[in-house]
Amino acid sequence: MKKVITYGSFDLFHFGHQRLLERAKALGDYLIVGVTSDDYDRTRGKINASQSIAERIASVKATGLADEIIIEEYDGQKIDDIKRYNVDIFTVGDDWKGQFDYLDKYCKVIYLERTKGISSTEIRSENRNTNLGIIGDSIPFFKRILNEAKFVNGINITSIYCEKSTSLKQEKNLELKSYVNFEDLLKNVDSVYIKSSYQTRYKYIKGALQAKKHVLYESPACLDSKEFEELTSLAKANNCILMEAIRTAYSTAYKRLSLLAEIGKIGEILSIDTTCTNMKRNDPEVFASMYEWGPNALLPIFQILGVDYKKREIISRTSKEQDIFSRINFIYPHATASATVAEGAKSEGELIITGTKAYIYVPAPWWKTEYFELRYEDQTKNKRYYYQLEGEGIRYELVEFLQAIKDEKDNPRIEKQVSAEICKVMNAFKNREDLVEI
Ligand code: C2G
Repeated sequence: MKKVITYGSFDLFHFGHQRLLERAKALGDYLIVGVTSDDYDRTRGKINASQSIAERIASVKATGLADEIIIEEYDGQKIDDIKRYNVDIFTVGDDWKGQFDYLDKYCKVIYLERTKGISSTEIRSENRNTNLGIIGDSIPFFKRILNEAKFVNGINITSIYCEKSTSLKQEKNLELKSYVNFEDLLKNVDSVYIKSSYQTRYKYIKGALQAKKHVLYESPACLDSKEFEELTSLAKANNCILMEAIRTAYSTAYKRLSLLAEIGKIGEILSIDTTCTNMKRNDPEVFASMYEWGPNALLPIFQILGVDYKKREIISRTSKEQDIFSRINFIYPHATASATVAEGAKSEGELIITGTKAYIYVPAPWWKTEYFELRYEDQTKNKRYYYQLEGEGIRYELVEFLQAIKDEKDNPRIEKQVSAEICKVMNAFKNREDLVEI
């Protein structure tokens, strides 16, 4: 019996895949199809898949061509599989020509002609796309988003609006239409990414929602939870997506450590300590540690311990309107938490989740989460986890924003009650509630 093996994502199954499998089957008597896992696709840079592995396996199964279906999970697995299943022929489309010649030590390698005129990327871009406008306050931010959007099928960035339009004039080669007023930009897009200054964010988010545009916004949306309620009601009334862009929430590593905490892997959680600092700025006029870092530092606390704390205390070193350093302490019924944020001071940017059996340690910069450890008293039991995070996570949040627009369903990564509580804490700081000056 001649055994053939082939591999793929098979996302949004189409006749190019069908023809590949038919010709692969015809090469032998028994066809094994390896379908890539979601994690494996992400590590190899395929972040746009619309379907889960279960759906993609079902598509391959429905063809009736596969005698066996396996899951591809890691680089090099093809060698293991060819040996394990005594494969005679490895085949794949000739878009991969030359990439798998190393397998000819183990079996015959055949590249089949790729079917022209169809691809999952094109299908995705047809049924999941948006004209995205960016509202920002700095050129570097525009450039970062533009670079990251290149990895996302279906995003078409055409327009920008810069509050300080003067800075825009310095940048001629952004190849984007820059608008001098926000309303004109809104006429030319169907979604916006808002990273204006925290003082004006609420105004732009509200304006975009009133114009029935989908909104991805840098957190906090506003400095008042009542205003936030108003924005969520407006988004609902206008069937718009309102999604928070705290990049950490879209990293695989952060999602996995949150699940480990939730399933009790470290026992009962007694405290969560987060620290976010950077010394980018050197002008006390513009320090805004709480508004710049607060949402990120508060995210794991509110997502893991919830928002029903009994007491909150804010300790700050302020300078005029802003804070160069702040610490927010929380007392929950059976736990405590502390978030330290600073733009005018330096500390170790780590996340530590303390449990009765073990603790989760995320090294600095914890907010670009790609590596964490489960640490036990008996260090031989320690576990290490690594999930690569490309481009600090912006591309993943753009993919999820697009998917939310297509599915007409808010993205569940950051619960609305978490976002509302973040705004509440920002408001408490602004009004100097429960605040101790140091
Ligand atoms: N294919 C094709 N014609 C197309 C599109 C895809 O022949 N128009 C082939 C690809 O060459 C591949 C298979 O269909 O052999 C699955 O395509 P994808 O789902 O895009 O998978 P890919 O990411 O190319 O995975 O390690 C090998 C990879 O796993 C192949």
